[in-house]
Amino acid sequence: MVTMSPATNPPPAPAAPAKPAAAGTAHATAPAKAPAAPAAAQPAAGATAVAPATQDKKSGGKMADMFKKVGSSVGGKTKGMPKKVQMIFAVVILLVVVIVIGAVAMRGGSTAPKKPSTINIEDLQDWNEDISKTQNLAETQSVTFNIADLLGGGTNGTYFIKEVTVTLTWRDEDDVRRLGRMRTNQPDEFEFVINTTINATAEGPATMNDVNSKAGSIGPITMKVSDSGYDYVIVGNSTSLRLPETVTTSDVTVTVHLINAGDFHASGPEALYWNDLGNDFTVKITVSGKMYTPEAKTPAKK
Ligand SMILES: [Ca+2]
Ligand SMILES: [Ca+2]
Repeated sequence: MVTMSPATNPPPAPAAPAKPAAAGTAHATAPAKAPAAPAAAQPAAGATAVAPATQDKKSGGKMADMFKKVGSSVGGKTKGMPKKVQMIFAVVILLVVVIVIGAVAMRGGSTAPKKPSTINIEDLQDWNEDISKTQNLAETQSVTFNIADLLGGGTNGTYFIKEVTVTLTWRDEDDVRRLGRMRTNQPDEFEFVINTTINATAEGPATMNDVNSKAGSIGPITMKVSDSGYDYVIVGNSTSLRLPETVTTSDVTVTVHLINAGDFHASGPEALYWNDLGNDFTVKITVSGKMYTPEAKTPAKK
């Protein structure tokens, strides 16, 4: 303490009579004692800092007494009311908060998007879509098409499928001449099934193509969703729709099976024959029902 230079260490000042009990008194006291003290000066030593602190306590006590006096003089016969008033005040504030919250909640409820009433499917626009797929199947193999995938997952709208109609066509390869003899391409045999995960299905029966024209076809065969007890299978987003109980979700698939590919045979005895490995086919799938789009949910009836 003794060696401290006044230049770098300003005189200990009670400039920050830290947290006095009564601020008013503290402010009054501090400048009086050390008016030139820099604001940043910390009480360097306990000794100098203690004095004002003690004074503050004293003056704080005086302030408290003053408040008490004021309280009693103002109160008079209402002595002890401040607590009751405080309680009443608290209850009133609580009520106001509850009322405000309630009002906000009610307003929020009324501005929230209303859940639509149950959609009337029959009022929706009729819809049907033709999908055609051509590909090759090896003998005994099968391939499955998922209708929802073929419809793009319903990205263009929400589909209510009522029926799926399938026609399968193919043409077997032409006869060939081998080793000086005509080898007749024996018929290929296809079948298909339209399936759902509800109780609705339809089968395209096993059928062979014509041995002369080579043309083969099965169908049209129709799967009706109503066989399941439901009216429609929905494909696409339906989260914003309230649906009737006659609508359900289900996989709808078409599986094409090449049962057998008849080989190339000569008429009469033969030492050799040529294998038919498989065949191309074209499946035409017509999906029909209703379609919902947010823009045109209530189209003009024709
Ligand atoms: Ca064949
Ligand atoms: Ca074939």
